[in-house]
Amino acid sequence: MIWNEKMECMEADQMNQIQSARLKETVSYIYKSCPLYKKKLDAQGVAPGDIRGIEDISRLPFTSKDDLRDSYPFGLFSQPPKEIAEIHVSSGTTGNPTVVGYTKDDIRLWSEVMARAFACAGAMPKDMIQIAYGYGLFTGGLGAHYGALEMGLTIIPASSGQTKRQLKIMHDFKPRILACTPSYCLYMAEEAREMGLDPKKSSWEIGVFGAEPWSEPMRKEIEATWNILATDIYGLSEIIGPGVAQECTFKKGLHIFWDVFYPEVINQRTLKHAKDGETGELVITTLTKRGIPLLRYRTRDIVSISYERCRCGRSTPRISKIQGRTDDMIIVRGINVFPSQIEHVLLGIEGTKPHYQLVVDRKAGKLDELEVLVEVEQKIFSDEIKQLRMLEEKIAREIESVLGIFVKVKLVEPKTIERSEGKAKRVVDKRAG
Ligand code: DLL
Repeated sequence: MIWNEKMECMEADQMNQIQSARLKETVSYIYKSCPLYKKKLDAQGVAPGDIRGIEDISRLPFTSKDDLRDSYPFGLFSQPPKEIAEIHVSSGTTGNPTVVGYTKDDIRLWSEVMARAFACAGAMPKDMIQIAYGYGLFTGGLGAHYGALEMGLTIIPASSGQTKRQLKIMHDFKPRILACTPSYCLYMAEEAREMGLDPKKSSWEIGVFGAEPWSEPMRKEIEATWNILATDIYGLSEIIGPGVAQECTFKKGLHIFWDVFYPEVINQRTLKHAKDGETGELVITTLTKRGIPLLRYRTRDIVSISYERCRCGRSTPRISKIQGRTDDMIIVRGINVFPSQIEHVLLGIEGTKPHYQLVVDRKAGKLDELEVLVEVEQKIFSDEIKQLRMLEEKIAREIESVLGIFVKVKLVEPKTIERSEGKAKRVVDKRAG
């Protein structure tokens, strides 16, 4: 399949009926199959029969990342592990990661929404795609892979990294589509020039970029550098991975596939719906998932939403580019990082204090760098320099084993990190966009 014209262009009132039927079905399914959700619904005083349609969605309880973490690994699953076809994992705030599972039908759904996303970006069957999102526990690589397969693209499953090889493949095979994080795309330009390749002459015509925040200026830079149409793709592991929303070639917001992922935008203080066009936290309910269906999942991503029909013909609502997060999660080289994960590591190491700061930077044409400043006891500075370096390396190693990415650690004297009267400023993000 290429796209789902019926679902993507349907009039809102007709869509409403489909969503209503699917929501009712999902609530009764979840009530029967997931004891934790049954408890949540009971606590809210809602029985499945109380939900008459999508207009009753506000009666349902919210779900948070903590709910997933607290029920680690499979507590929120609606199917036993033996019915699960595939498992993915993304980082959690501290301790346990977030685990998600797909039944075979969920994988079919994922394939479909990702095929829709590629079609939305302008891909055509038989186009060649280079998938440079990481394959593995991260949902980027495999999600894109399933969608490309479904759509009938010719796939180069390059995964991320090995940049010179990526570029040689691009140069020799001439794929039309590139799927990777926007920062990796820019980084590849620098390497291309070093190899004597002119990025402007690349074979890539369409980019499907996401998994991390990026701005309009960054889009312009990518488009000018590579002579490519740079489109935005959004998703999160908890809902399905990539394929929740995607920009069309008009690039005026990301079409959210609302026949399967029902969006709400809420004011995060009052928890009431924000007005159309107002920014707030994106909340998503899965309408057809089976492995781990979620009710009113609080994504923590800040967006606004528009219900106006797009010039491309799709009637699906469009979310703005992600404008920030309601928590302190940052994304470094595509990896979700919570300051609390680092705090956790520091608390376990003797001599360090819980005063720290993460400094993220991206030098032109380079990948993100994360430096962790850590205050240590004064006496450590009277030790030999070798001892200091050893402590830095030890902290770096432990952080790397938790986050999976290299960080630079710099020990600093007590009281050098600025204190704040309110929320501690844990993150200094120097990236331009
Ligand atoms: O990043 C899924 C994905 C893979 C999306 C490939 C797009 C492309 P997680 O690792 O669970 O899943 O991280 C989800 O990443 O809540 C956002 O904060 C952020 N994010 C994802 N896409 C975008 C985007 C994948 N286009 C978290 N713009 C989400 C800004 C994004 N932030």
